[in-house]
Formats: sequence, C-alpha cells, structure tokens
Amino acid sequence: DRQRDHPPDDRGGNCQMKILVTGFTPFGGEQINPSWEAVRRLPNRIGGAELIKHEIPTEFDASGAALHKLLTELRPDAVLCVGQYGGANCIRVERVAINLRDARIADNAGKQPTDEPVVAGGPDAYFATIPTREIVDALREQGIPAQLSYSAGTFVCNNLLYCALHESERSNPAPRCGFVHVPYLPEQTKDGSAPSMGMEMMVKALHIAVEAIAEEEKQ
Ligand code: PCA
Repeated sequence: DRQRDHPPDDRGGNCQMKILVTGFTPFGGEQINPSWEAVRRLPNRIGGAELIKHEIPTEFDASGAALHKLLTELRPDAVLCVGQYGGANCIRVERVAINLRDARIADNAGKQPTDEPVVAGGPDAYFATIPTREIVDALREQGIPAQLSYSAGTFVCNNLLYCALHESERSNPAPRCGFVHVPYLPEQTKDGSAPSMGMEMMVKALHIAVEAIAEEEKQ
C-alpha cells in the first residue's frame, strides 16, 4: 500500500512515526555547534519516520523548557538529542544521564551551577531508551568510529538527556530518548590540537542512528 511515486523512505500518509531530533546552539566561544549543523542537514524522512528538527539553547533552564514544549506539542515517538563533545575522537552514544549539574564553564545564560540536581528529588540516573549498542554496531559496520559512552558529562547535554528521560517516564506512551555526542568539525580545530570528524561522516552517523531508532520503533 506504499505510494508508488514516493522514494523508498517516504511512505506517504501511512506513516505515523515522528522522531524529534535536536542539536544545540554554539557555546564556549565557538562560532558553530556541529550538533545542530549536522542535525539540520538530515533529510525530513528516514526509515519511514518523519523527522522534526530543532535547535535547543545551550542553557540549563531554557533547554529543559524547550524540550518540554516540544514533547507536549509534538508528542514524538522518539527523541534523539545531539551535542558537541569537544575533544571526542569518535561518535559517542550516551547510555546514562545523571541527576547532577556541575558546570566547568557558564552556559549561554551565564549560569554555572555546582553540585545541583537536574530535578530535585529525581532518581540519581536514567538509562537511555534508544538501542544504543545497535547504533554503535551499525556505525562501525558503516566505517564510522563510534563508542558506547557511560557519561554524558555534567553540563547542558547531560541535563537535557536527564530531562528527556524524566519526562518520558511520565508520559504514556513513553517516547524512546537518547543522546549522541559528536566531535568537533575540522574547521573548529584547524591547528589539529583536538580530534575532529568531517560533516559528511557526522550527518551519515546521525542518519544511521535515526534509522536504528525507527527500526526499533517498528518492532
Ligand atoms: N555540548 C555541551 C552542551 C551543548 C553541547 O553541544 C555538553 O556536552 O554538555
């Protein structure tokens, strides 16, 4: 019943699946954030799912609020948040979010919390609910260096994943939520003092991750 004149990824009106994919605004003196640069280059449909892409402010409070608004308005089936991990030498698929804000630098609103919870009284940690190992395996199979990561840090990225999982646990049906950290783009580290990954590979990595999430949703 797939419409004939649509490309294979486009199942016309039959597809209900919605995946929210977010990137972050630049922070820490950078001019760009590779996460949003890569997210915005993704196609609008992958593996039968509709992608909804949004740029999230690199701010502790505003990021959680922006996500809350998107989850409420869009009610996506799954959420994939993406952030920059300066110094990472590969794609890092995050498995855990912890209930801790402990910032080495101020966020874009000038906020620099130390030893604060993301959600007062919330559980210490949540596990990501996207198929993390499958994503890493699929990335490696396609020749893209990737690792499972057991810490998304204690800055805004960890904060956003924690908020997503905390909120998802309270909604029915609960959207799958996960987070992927990407390295710098080559233009951010021209002197070679930190590792980087080219845009084409980064976009392909996110494409593969979304595909794996869509596949899992169908089951
Ligand atoms: N990376 C930061 C916050 C925004 C981003 O892209 C982090 O890893 O927390």
